[in-house]
Amino acid sequence: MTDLGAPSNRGNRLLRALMRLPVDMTPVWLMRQAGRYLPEYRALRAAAGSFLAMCQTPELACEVTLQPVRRFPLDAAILFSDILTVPDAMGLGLSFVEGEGPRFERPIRDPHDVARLRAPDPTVGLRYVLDTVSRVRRELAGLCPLIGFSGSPWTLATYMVEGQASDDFRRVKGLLFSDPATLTALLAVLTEAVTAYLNAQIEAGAQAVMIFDTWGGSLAAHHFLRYSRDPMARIVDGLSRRRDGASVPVVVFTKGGGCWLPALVETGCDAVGIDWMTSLAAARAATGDRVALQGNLDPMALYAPPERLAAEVRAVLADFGEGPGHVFNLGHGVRPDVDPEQVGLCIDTVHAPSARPYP
Ligand code: 1CP
Repeated sequence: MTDLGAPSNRGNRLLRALMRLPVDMTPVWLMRQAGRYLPEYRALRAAAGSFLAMCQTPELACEVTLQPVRRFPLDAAILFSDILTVPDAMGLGLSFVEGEGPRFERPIRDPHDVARLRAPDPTVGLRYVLDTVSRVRRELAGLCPLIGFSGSPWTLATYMVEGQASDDFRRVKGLLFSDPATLTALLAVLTEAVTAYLNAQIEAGAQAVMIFDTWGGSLAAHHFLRYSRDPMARIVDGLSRRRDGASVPVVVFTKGGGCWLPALVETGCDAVGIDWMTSLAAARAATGDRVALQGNLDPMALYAPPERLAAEVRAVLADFGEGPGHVFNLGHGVRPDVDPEQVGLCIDTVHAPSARPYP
């Protein structure tokens, strides 16, 4: 395949690795690489007034997307937005309560609420996200690729039914056990919404897309397949995987999904995100090198003494071993109180000549 360019720069390393092509060094980006740990983010957030205002103003969302890419030699930018903009566009009324996280004013409470839901036209209700995507692409000017994203239907459903973050998923699992037809209907409309949303991001310029299935790991194995994996497989099947002659790779990340990796490969994705509880060597064996792997440093390692952090980064690289198909990342997001110096050290250690996967 020649459409991904020479194997040697920040502009195409990530896309090549996601397609399991050789690269000059392991590409690295970090989940939540834009955010509160960066002083420049905090300054802009204070000026914008709220997180949602920042997401909904393309100029600000673009600036925040670019901040970590300017500061560090990261191999990708990820769109600055949130997974919950989709249910917001479906009329649930999203807000963020300071220190408490997301809230929906009109959560899903009964089958009638589900029957009324429609997949939003992303070019209308999520126009501000698409405008951010095209703006970021323009400003990046090929420096590195832009990753678009969405939540998985199951993960979005957890917030829509609970109305907020949850630690036991009592309501949404209550629905699963008592009225599976209504849950299935909810997941179907979300599958349609996410497919259209990701295709619109690709159309606007996203060069890879990632599905965040943050709460798939809360499900029993057979429920995971039916209520989380299957809807994600339908999404992957409905995505435009090529644009302007280039492949648009799809990454699926189920946090806590380490024991279901072969099932995740069956979604048809190009890459699977791996959390820190699963070793990359075991993940490689389980997926039979059919997909690229993205991960998986324990996010807490960013609090370790610098030498120890560097050793942990090298251990992740060694765990993957030789050959193409590794994108370095954390096993989950950067925390708000991490020292930016530590993030820089992590990235530099991945890129160090001694860490190169090819002699
Ligand atoms: O400034 C602030 O206080 C807002 C904090 C914040 C940020 C920076 C939220 C609220 N969302 C985001 C950005 C965000 N969210 C990105 C940006 C791109 C990046 O740099 O990675 C992405 C990809 C997300 C996706 C997201 N939102 C997920 C999936 C990924 C994950 O972290 O597991 C989830 C579960 C959410 C919901 C959400 N939004 C915000 C919070 C605090 C939460 C979690 C709520 C909970 O604890 O359940």
